[in-house]
Amino acid sequence: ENIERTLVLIKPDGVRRGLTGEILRRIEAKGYALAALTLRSADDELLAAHYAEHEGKPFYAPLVEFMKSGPVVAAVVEGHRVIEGFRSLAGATDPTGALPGTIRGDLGRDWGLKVQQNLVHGSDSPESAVREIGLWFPGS
Ligand code: DAT
Ligand code: MG
Repeated sequence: ENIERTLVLIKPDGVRRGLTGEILRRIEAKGYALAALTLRSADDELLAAHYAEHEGKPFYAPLVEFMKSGPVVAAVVEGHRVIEGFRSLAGATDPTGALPGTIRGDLGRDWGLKVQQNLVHGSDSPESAVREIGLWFPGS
């Protein structure tokens, strides 16, 4: 009945600001389940694969540098239509435009910062979810 898995990342800004618990709380409060959870530092190889679709874009290099600036929480989150549902919880990419009630809308900052510092990543399709879960949780 449409139980999916998605890859969620709490980016270095979220971990640094102590928002890991708050973000996981929102995921669990929605009724989604944590199927895997880890804290790790990402290297160039992992990030190049993860963000392959953005290679060549002007924000690619700063995005990768930012993602290496501290540890990241990676989670496999499971639930009914969770791929779409987590992106809805996360809100729009730009924290300024993200609606209140969303993770990025309530907690995201962009004053003096960059759009890339938007707290979370969520897979955008079933194909992306399978690919990204394989990258962050090899052997899962
Ligand atoms: P999302 O994370 O909402 O799926 P995306 O896949 O289009 O967004 O982009 C990946 C990340 O790259 C995003 O979380 C933040 C950064 N980014 C996207 N567009 C950007 C832009 N115009 N300027 C700076 N960073 C950007
Ligand atoms: Mg994306």
